[in-house]
Amino acid sequence: MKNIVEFLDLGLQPLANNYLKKNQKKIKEKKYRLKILYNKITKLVSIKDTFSSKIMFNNKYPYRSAMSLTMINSFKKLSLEIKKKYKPKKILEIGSNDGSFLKNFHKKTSIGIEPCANIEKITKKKGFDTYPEYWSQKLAKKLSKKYSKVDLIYSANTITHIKDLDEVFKSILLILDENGILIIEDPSLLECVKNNTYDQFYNEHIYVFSLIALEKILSKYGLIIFKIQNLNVHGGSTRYYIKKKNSKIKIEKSVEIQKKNEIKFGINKISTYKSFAKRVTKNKQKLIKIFKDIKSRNKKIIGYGATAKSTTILNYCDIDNRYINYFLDTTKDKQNKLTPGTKIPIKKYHKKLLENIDYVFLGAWNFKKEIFKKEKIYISRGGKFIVHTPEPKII
Ligand code: JHZ
Repeated sequence: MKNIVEFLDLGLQPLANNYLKKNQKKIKEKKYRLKILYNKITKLVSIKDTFSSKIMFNNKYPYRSAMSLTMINSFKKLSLEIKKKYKPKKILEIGSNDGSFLKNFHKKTSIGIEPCANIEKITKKKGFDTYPEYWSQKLAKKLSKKYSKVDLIYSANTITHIKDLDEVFKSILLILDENGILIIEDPSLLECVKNNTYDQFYNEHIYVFSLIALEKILSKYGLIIFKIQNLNVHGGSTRYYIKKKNSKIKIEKSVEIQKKNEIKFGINKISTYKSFAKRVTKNKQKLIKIFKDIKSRNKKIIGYGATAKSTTILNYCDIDNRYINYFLDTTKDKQNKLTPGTKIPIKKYHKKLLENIDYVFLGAWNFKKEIFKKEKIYISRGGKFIVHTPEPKII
């Protein structure tokens, strides 16, 4: 395995979305060592130790896309573009979560796949055809028998969560029409390394894709990227538009531009990852110092947005409720629970809970714009935010 280089060790970590009940404060959670790998041949960046989908994505999964206006708007914008440009007759979404994307389409022409049954139910209740199953060849065969082929498949923040990419793409080939389009969207490796957002790494993010690595994977299945869109969502994501090799769709310039940008930045060089790791270690010390300085002045800090990403930061930097009194979150299934590993209480979001607070650690830093707009009163009375990217600072 000389080609695989371990370039970053983010320490012992719990499962990122495993919120504990209040009476579990004393339990010793199972932890794993979060190490990040770079494959010199395939250029793929991945985490080392992985967990089965059944452990990570079950009927207690808390994450809901609809918790952010930014995501709702992003899905709406994409759906308008899809309807106008591609006019699909049948759409399939892999990882449809709470239906925030599908709701922009007609119920009769859309299918959702969501293995977390507690969330899948939400979309089903709205009248959509949804399946509480993991994406697989078996399921793709079953669906193509029932619906025949689909002409558009969309998947946001899901493909990178599935270890067996071979199974993912073989299943897609089984149901995607010859002239169909596959659109996938995930956090961008380029943005992650540029902005030192090491919290894009946690157990659910098995891979963080670059165009260069994804293109190589797709080529094994006769799939070709024909268009790229870079998005601000989730701290910088890339949306890849993909076609089958016999499809007549033209390859757009955006693909070449993205590749040039990645190569210019050195996404295909191990030295890039080694310097990234050095910056991450420095930023850890800087963040700890910020928290210690604030506490030494007896000021109160709370967290805003108990994200999966913040699980990585808090556990890596050993920031627990010696520093953060509580987190605020709008997600029902996270409220009145404790953050994984660091056991910080999570309270139901209410503006009032920001009164008398001096500092807010922004767990949901990826929604900074949306949150700053919402918290004008806190900001105008001098309230400060702590962020960790591109480097730890108070704003
Ligand atoms: P958010 C999850 O990651 C897990 P997380 C998953 N692995 C993934 O890839 C991404 O989503 C897509 C709250 N919030 O989106 C809601 C407020 O309280 O950054 C959420 O709990 N108030 C599938 O968890 C959290 O913050 C607000 O105003 O890192 C945001 O989580 C807003 C905007 C959000 O994803």
